[in-house]
Amino acid sequence: MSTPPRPPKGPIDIGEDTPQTGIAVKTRAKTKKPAMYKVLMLNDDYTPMEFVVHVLKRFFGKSNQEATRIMLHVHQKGVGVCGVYTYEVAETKVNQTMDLARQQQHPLQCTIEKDGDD
Ligand code: TYC
Repeated sequence: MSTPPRPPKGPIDIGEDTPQTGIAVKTRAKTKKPAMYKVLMLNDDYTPMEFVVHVLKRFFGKSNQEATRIMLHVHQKGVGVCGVYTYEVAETKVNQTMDLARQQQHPLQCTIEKDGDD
């Protein structure tokens, strides 16, 4: 009486001739960085410089020096980045800025733009 064939020792052939069954699993890092969005501030001829600096300090957490730098950049170039945030945070900061500007009858405008490098 002969013994049944043993399973092969060593590496199992998973080449094209050995169809695999089961669930296809693609390995991926468990955590994924959220998409990030830039809050852009636009220049206009009427909003006072001090108001823009105030907004950058109050809603965007900037120092007086950084707020002044961003305000002057927007004043000279027409547009500038106030910060980069997740969508909901960016939206909140835009709303806070535009609400206060509206209350004080300044035409200051902010927009959200998807950040390129993420
Ligand atoms: N250009 C405005 C002025 O001369 C100042 C200003 C700066 C307005 C930045 C808006 O986003 C702005 N009073």
